[in-house]
Amino acid sequence: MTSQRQACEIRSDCDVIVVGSGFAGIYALWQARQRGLSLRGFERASDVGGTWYWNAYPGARCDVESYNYAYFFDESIVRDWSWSDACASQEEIQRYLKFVAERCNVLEDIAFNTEVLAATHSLEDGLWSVTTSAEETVICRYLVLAIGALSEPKTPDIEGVNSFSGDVYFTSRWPKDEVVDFSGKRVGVIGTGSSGVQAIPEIAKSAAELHVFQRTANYVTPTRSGPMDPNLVAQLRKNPHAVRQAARETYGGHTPLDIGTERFLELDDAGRERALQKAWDGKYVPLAFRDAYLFEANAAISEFVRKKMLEQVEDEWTANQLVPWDHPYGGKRPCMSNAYLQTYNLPHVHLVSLSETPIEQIVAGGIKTSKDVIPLDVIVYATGFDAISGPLFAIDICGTDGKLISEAWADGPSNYLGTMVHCFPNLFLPSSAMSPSVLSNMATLAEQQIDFIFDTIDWLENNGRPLIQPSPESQERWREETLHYAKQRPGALTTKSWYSGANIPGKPRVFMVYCGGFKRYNETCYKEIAEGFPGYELLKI
Ligand code: N01
Repeated sequence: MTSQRQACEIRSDCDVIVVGSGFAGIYALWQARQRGLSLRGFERASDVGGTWYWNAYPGARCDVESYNYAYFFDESIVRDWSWSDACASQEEIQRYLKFVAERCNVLEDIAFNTEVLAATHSLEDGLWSVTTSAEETVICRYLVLAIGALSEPKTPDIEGVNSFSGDVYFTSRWPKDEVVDFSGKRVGVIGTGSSGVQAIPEIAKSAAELHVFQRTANYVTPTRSGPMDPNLVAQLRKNPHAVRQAARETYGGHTPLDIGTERFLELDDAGRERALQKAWDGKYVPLAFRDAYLFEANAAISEFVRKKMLEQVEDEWTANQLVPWDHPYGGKRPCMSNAYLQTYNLPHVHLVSLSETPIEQIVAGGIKTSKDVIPLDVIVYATGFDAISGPLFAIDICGTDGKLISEAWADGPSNYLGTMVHCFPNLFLPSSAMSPSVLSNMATLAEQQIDFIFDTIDWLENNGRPLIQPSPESQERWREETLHYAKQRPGALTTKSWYSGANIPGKPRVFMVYCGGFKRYNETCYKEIAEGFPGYELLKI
């Protein structure tokens, strides 16, 4: 750490450093400006977008509706931006984020192509010292790491990954300066999470042969992609602040449009089937019932989706392999696509079920399973991320006790309200562990967390308190509360998923998402401010 600091040539100061320029980063820069704080922004990519910059694979699209997955803090942004699709493509979302960054005048504050490598806090001066790949050290009072939950790609844990002689692509690092052409090629896709499910139908359109290597099947339901409803747009534009407030009052931070009106427990079998079919047709099957959160209701939803999936695939063996029999709906992040399952009805698309014939190694000419070598020209890794804690561990973040955050979290994440960590004062972590994060609408969450973070900073400035960190007791209480709600979520503690780090060999198995709901989360945050931060320690310099 020290040597990195000494090696740097330039030093400058500002109040706030914001790292990352996705939904949270752009809004954080705007908030800092609005509150009269001096700021610097750093972004390792060449443009804004965060997740939506990097994941430019064919078919990349948000499966949360665009009217939901957007900022609501500024009326003119809501009024002046028109989505072309009810579920926007990656390209459109990145364009939207650029539009917002320009509108908010924050582009000039961001150093692009600049990675933050390390950050060290000193209690002597109460400052963060941030080192970048441009060999610059910047000193600030508040550090906001808006680096996303899904920004650190998982390194493929397969023998021989470097042996392949053909072309290799990662969905999480899709090339920006190359049009990838699969025409006439034999392509292998490894991974069938949300990215694989979106990319596979697109790749199948031009590939000569497509082999999909599936380790675990996922639930796949229809998406709402299609034209925007003009009445809905008009309704949202009428009062964006009310829309934003209403979303914060819900469980998931979504504009509450579609949800079953009937309760699972009050219906007979025929009524349940009717409600499920109605929700399937309306593309809101996870919310088919008012009480869809119940384990019994979840079991009915899981069974119904499995039945619908089986109906769409012609070959019986393939259909059975594609259906997730091992976990309940929502145990892993469910996928949405109107084309994925039907893709397996094409004669040149083949499923390789790794539960039957596991990959033994990648070889120069293709992928060797326990059965045979499948010859390939291209391999696409849709193998996911070291989620939530991975992006933080990629930076050497050193706290007041001399420990790196990766050491402090060696047994799993520990924080309070998902945003601050004991021994890391004035470090703010939007979309990190133990917040509603990936189980909520990330756009609503970005606004809520950045508001909370800057309202906290305002409070510190107005009360002459230079440093804040959560107390160990609050962190323990928050860990217990997170676990308490995880136990109530079907499949949360029993399914192997990236929500709990199970996709990364050796990562501690801790369910990393707060499932108490957005409303409760928001209220708990603002109760802290209202009561003068009883769950925190206010330190002196
Ligand atoms: O990653 P994943 P993703 N051998 O981790 C498999 C968001 N997102 O990029 O399940 C063989 O879900 C792995 O298998 P298994 C969304 O939150 C949103 O697809 O671990 N297979 C799995 O099938 C999503 O959840 C949108 O057994 C291996 C796949 O690779 C999150 O991003 C769109 C393997 C990884 O799936 C991550 O999605 C896209 C190995 N060694 C993504 N290692 C929206 O629409 C891994 N796998 C908003």
